[in-house]
Parts: sequence; structure tokens; C-alpha cells
Amino acid sequence: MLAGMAAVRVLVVGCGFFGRYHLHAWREAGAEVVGVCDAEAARARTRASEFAIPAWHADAAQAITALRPDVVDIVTTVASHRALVELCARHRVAAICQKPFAASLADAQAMISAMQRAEVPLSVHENWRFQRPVRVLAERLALGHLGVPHAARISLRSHFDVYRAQPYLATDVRFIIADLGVHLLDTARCLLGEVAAVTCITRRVDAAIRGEDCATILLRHASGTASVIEASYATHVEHEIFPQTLIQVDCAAGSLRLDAGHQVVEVGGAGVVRRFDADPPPRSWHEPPGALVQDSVVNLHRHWLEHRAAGTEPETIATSNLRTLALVEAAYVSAAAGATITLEPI
Ligand code: NAD
Ligand code: 89Y
Repeated sequence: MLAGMAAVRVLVVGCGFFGRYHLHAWREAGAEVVGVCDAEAARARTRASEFAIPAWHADAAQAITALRPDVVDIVTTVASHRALVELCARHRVAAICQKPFAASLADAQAMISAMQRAEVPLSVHENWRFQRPVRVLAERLALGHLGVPHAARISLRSHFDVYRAQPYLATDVRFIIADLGVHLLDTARCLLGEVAAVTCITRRVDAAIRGEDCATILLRHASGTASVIEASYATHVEHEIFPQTLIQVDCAAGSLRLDAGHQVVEVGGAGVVRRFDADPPPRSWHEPPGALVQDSVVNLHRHWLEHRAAGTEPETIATSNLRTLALVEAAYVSAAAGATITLEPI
């Protein structure tokens, strides 16, 4: 909790696999979870008991009416996002919505408009940019001493069994770009700025799933920087490091690299090498192999709370995150058409 201020009252909707980490993280960030809600009542009841939360509900409208939270944290899968955000708009309560923000750009626009009309803020839970190593990279780039970036690679190639904890990933029509690529595309925006053009090639390698499990995306940023985004769950690796992202950014006067083990390496123009250890802090509730991601949920919650207290916009405000979603959409269009998609200048 921020000094001298009452704890922000949060209602968490969605008590599945990832909702647990949101509950731990809100507690860690000093907010008060006043209730949980899940359409499957038993899940809500179990979570309330596990986290000693005073109220649980199976219906989000009833939960909002009964609890009058300061913010609704939506941790359901994408199919329910629009209806839940529009519900928040009707109740004039702030909302944070998990990624993928919306099933389409039209849905995302409608959600943003509804919340704007209700004059309540809407953010997206886009946590990748809040991973400690990504923050270190962003800070080093912002110092400017490495010069202008001209090329970059942002890569998560793995064979981790993501379908075990998240079975819907095997049956969703759109898989790796919407689910994981969205994080990598947002990280590209965070480190390298807005994007002017997108070219994408996808493959479905695992015949047992419905969507694409490998995507290679070339971005031309508005600055002229080129970045390659690699997302794959069809990569046989010697050492599995899921969910770590590996990154290389080449600049005019040096380079930055994010290696396995959360190690950031900066090579300066004169060949001076600096190393930064960006390990997530140990916490009793972190579960392997996801500590890096779970820590980023705490960091994002804290960021949101700080901006709420200051009356300023968090980085993942929905109007900004819409540009990340536009990259997801452009990547699918590009892959289907075999063409480069040019985005509207901002
Ligand atoms: P899940 O299926 O395990 O849990 C979702 C829960 O929401 C279910 O229990 C379901 O009953 C409930 N639900 C659905 N519609 C509802 C409604 N209208 N009202 C109340 N409850 C409802 O899913 P999950 O794996 O926990 O994923 C949730 C979201 O989190 C997904 O969008 C996923 O992409 C995202 N996710 C994000 C990260 C990250 O790092 N940001 C990691 C994993 C998952
Ligand atoms: O759902 C995905 C996410 O947001 O991060 C990794 C993941 O859990 C599986 O791709």
C-alpha cells in the first residue's frame, strides 16, 4: 500500500490457472482483494478460502454490485473480455483486462469507447515489458549512450508443454501470435518504439493442435529500426528455459543482449562490457519455471497502483495497448496474405 493511502479494493474475476498469481501479486503490491468471482462457483469458493478473501461470487454483475470495488481485475480468457469490460463500464468501475485484450480490433475499440463514455480507466494486463531484464534493457537504451538502435531480435523458442496448464491453447483457432507473440510485440514497442510495417510467416508444426505454434515476424519500426520477433513452441532445445525471452539490440555505438538466466550484457563502443543481473526476487509463492513472469505481475500491479495514486496513465493503458493488438492483427493478415502490412502512422 502507498504510504498514507487506503488500500485499493480489487475484485478479481477469473480464478483459473493464472488468476492465482494475480491474487498473490495484489497482496504483494499492497492492494486489498475484496472478492473473487468465477463462473465456476467451486473455483471462486476454493480461491477465496485459499487466500482468506471475504467474498466469492459466480456472477460478475452481482459481485460488482455487492462489493463496489475500486477496480475489477479480469483474468478470464479472451472470449469473455468484451462482455466483462462492458459490464464494468455499465457499473462505472475501473478495469484491468488480461491479454489478449480482445478477439478483434473492433471489440477492443468498443471496449475502449464504453469505458471512455463511462469515464473510468481501462488498462491491459500486459506484463512482459515489466519483467526485470526487459526493464534493464529499456533503462540502458533510454540513457542514449549506445546510440540509435538499428536492428533487434526478440525470441522465445521452446518446447515447453504449455497445453498442460492452459489446455485452451491447443484448441484456439489463433494460438501463438495472439497468446505469446502479443507479449513479444509489446516488448518490441516498449524497447524500439512504434511499428510502421509487419511481415509474418507462421506454421503449425504440432498436428494435435488447432492454431499456429511457430511465428516469425519482421517489424519495421517508425524510427527505421528492424526487429525480428520469434515465437515458437515447436523448437527442440538442449536446455529448456521457458518462459525466458532472449533479446539482442544492436545500436550505433554498442549493443545489448539478454541471455538465459536473466543476464543482461551491454557492449559499449570501446568494447567495454557491463553485466547486469536481473533475476526476479525469491518469493515463497513463486512456482517454477514461471518466477520471472510471476514477478512481472507484481511489477505491473505496482505500476498500475502508482499511476492510479498519481492520477497519471499507466504504460499499458488500453488506448496504447491497442497498438500492440493492431500488430497481432497485422501479423495474422500478413501470414494469410503472404504480404507486408503497413500500419497507419500514429
Ligand atoms: P483459465 O481457463 O484457467 O481460467 C479462466 C477462468 O475464468 C475460468 O475459471 C473460467 O471459469 C473463468 N471465467 C470465464 N468467463 C467468466 C465470466 N464471464 N465470469 C467469471 N468467470 C469467468 O485461464 P488462465 O490460464 O487462467 O488464463 C486467463 C487469461 O490469462 C488468459 O487470457 C491468458 O491468455 C492469460 N494469461 C496471461 C499470462 C501472462 O503472463 N500475462 C500467462 C498465462 C495466462
Ligand atoms: O499464455 C501465455 C502467456 O501469456 O505467457 C506464456 C503463456 O503462459 C503460454 O504461452
